[in-house]
Amino acid sequence: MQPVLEAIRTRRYYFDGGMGSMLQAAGIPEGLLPDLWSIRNPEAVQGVHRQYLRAGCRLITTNTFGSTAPKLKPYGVKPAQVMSAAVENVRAAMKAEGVTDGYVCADIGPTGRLLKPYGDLDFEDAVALFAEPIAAAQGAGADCILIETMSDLYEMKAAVVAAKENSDLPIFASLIFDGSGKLLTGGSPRGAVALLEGLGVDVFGVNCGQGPKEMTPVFQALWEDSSTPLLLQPNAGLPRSEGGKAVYDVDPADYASQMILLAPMATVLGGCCGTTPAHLKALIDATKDIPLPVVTEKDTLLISSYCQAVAIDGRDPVIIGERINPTGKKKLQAALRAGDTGYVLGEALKQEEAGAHILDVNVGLPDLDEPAVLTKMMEAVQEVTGLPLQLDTSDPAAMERALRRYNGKPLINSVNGKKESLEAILPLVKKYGGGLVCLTLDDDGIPAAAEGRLRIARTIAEAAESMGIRRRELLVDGLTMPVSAGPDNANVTLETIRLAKRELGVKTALGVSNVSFGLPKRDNLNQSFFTQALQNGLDGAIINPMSAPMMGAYRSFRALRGLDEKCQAYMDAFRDEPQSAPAPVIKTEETLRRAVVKGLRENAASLARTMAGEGTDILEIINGELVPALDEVGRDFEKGKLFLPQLLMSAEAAKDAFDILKDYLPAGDTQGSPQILLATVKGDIHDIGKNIVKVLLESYRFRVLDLGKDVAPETIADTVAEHQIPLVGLSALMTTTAPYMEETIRLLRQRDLPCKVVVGGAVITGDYAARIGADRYAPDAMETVRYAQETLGGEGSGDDS
Ligand code: B12
Repeated sequence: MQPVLEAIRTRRYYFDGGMGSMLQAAGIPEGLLPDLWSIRNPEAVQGVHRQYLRAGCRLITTNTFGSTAPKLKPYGVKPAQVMSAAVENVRAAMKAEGVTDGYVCADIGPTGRLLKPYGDLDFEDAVALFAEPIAAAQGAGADCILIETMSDLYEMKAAVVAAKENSDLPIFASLIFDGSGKLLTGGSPRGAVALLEGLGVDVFGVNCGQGPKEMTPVFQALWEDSSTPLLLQPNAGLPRSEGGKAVYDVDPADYASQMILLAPMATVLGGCCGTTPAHLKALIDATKDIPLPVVTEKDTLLISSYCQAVAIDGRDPVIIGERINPTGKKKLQAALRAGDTGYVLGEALKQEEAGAHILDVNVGLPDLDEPAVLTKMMEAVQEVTGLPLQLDTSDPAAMERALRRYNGKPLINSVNGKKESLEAILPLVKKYGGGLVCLTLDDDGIPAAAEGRLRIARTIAEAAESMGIRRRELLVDGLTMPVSAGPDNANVTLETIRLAKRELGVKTALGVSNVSFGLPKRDNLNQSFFTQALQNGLDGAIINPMSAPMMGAYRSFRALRGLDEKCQAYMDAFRDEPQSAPAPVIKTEETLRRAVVKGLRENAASLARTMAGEGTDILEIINGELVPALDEVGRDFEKGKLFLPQLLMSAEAAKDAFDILKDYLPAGDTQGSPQILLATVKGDIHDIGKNIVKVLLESYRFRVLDLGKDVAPETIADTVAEHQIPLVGLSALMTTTAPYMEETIRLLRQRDLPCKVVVGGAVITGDYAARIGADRYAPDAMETVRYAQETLGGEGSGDDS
């Protein structure tokens, strides 16, 4: 039989549709992991496969969506067992139906956990979790791997790496986007193309979450950027909840007619939640004669972080911030030696604010463990900025370690024409993906003339292409030599840029400021050389974005070249500047508020310590810095300007600051029976506000019993009864969890527990509090203390001083 990747280019092939709902219809017990039936009730699973085969589907997914070790553990089975049985089930179903042109697609779903630093799952552990079912799929004779319903690009990367390392099967990969066109962790369609093409995934696309109509903008965006065949598996419309169950409204005929519009862009079609064999049958009838799309090779180099993508298109140049490189920088050297991430993060954020698009990260110091330090700093920088990074090291071991764990598709700086460099670096690019900076030097050094440098660039480009690395991924660096050392140095570099673009069709990169080495007033030369390099076709400028002359040259170039529509970017950058000469360096003030907004944990803690140490009122710090910072982050989150990872980093920074501030409040009294119970209600994990309330109450010497977050109404009522607690404080921060506050109060009243209830949290208002029968609404922590004083009398009764 033809390999699956060849087959899908010859005619339309279809994935199947929903599995879970079909098994429910077949009587699977509520709450049981559907994968279990691959072993326990193979006939039922085969029955579903057979229905889809009869509908005309030929890419049949194994019933293994949840088959990673932790999810299977409670049932005492291993991923390999389930996968082998599931592959067998598909084969058996094909045999029973007499199908000889079908393919077994080994289904790999998400772990259900967030990866570090936002969650608790380490990248390598994620790779290991995926490795198990993937290796089993290969062993059992599956035809391809389908990694699907991934809402985070980092987890997707872990799964793809696992697939590449544990099988040689073709990889299909599919993501779930939300209504705003983003992934849960903020990734965009363009970021997805960058990552998945970098990793060499064979077919990718979108599934789940939405119906065909709602998916259109995301799918269109993938189509515009991708050079890879796409797959599309929407739900039968947007799910809606009815009696706690998801219901899908789009019937087979509507589903098919919506898919007709997308079929010209999709090589492979199929269904997801809510779709049935009837949907697939209608889909196949409606689209089987629509010609397959012709996928074109795009020329743009895309690089990315977990949430942003940068396009290097050969026309509009980008800025690569060079400040995180210890060469000649004493402060940074000291910071790297001391493991002081705070300083490095400060440099990262300053460059971002100054307008960099990509940040170079280089930690090369002779006495440093470069593989460990590069990875550590890269991860720290990725925690606070969404800018894509350029990993900059001459140590292949350091490159590999950082590249593997990088969240996105980075720039790789660098490879050169030496055999050992090509042999060490190109396989890494092939495996993990990355835009590759190619230095035009080899064993004989740096050629004096541009033609010599071009020759090396060609050698690298051909070696890369022979390994399947596209030419568009390469940025040739013509190498800047000081003009003080030779009158032709600048000319040769500019000529190399021109030749490389014209002769090889590659992109170009350059560290610009070396040109002025050894001469006074370096800014003059740098700025002028930079402009000339841009004119000659420089795509990636490695410069100091905090240098006003350099950014002035860059912004002017874009405006003059017609790259800056209506000169908007130029005006935005300079509108507020005095019309005389601009200040040479852009400065940002370090405030606690900014540190929390940016998620700078160390800075937040140390600024909190400084402010408290200087005698600033603690409540003023909380209400004037921490709360407004979190409000700002919350607003940006709501607007879709930032995403869960950033929200988490800000929350962590606020917590770190608060841990410091806590110590400056008078110590509480924890002896004796509790007077006040605090809890964040069921379903809600926001506890920063509640913790502040707790510490403040304790500093007023009330004895607090804190039940934590996500606390069930029954637990609260039981505890109140057991300890005869007179005052209960409830917190809720989401509209979806506020009803549990009401339920808790109802239960307390029902059980005739003689306690008062005070409520608070961002979504609670005085009106709402009154309506649900709370005794008091407290907009902030201090108000809670006042209410406690009113109801319990004076300071906490533990106060005997
Ligand atoms: C930090 C934060 C997080 C952190 C929480 C970390 C933690 N350990 O608490 C993380 C990143 C984990 C998080 C997750 C989520 N979050 Co959130 N998060 C926030 C954010 C930015 C700040 C909350 C905060 O800590 N504020 C600072 C504290 C000091 O204020 P506070 O809690 O209001 O507390 C004060 C008063 O209200 C009062 N008070 C508070 N509790 C109590 C209790 C009592 C008894 C009393 C008397 C007084 C009182 O006193 C406090 C001190 O003055 C808000 C936005 C915002 N501005 O509120 C969103 C926000 C609450 N989150 C939101 C959402 C949607 C989510 C997620 C669903 C995101 C997602 N897609 O996964 C998840 C939900 C997870 C869950 N099941 O709970 C939405 C809720 C929307 C809504 N209306 O329902 C918000 C409003 C953001 C937004 N604008 O969209 N989030």
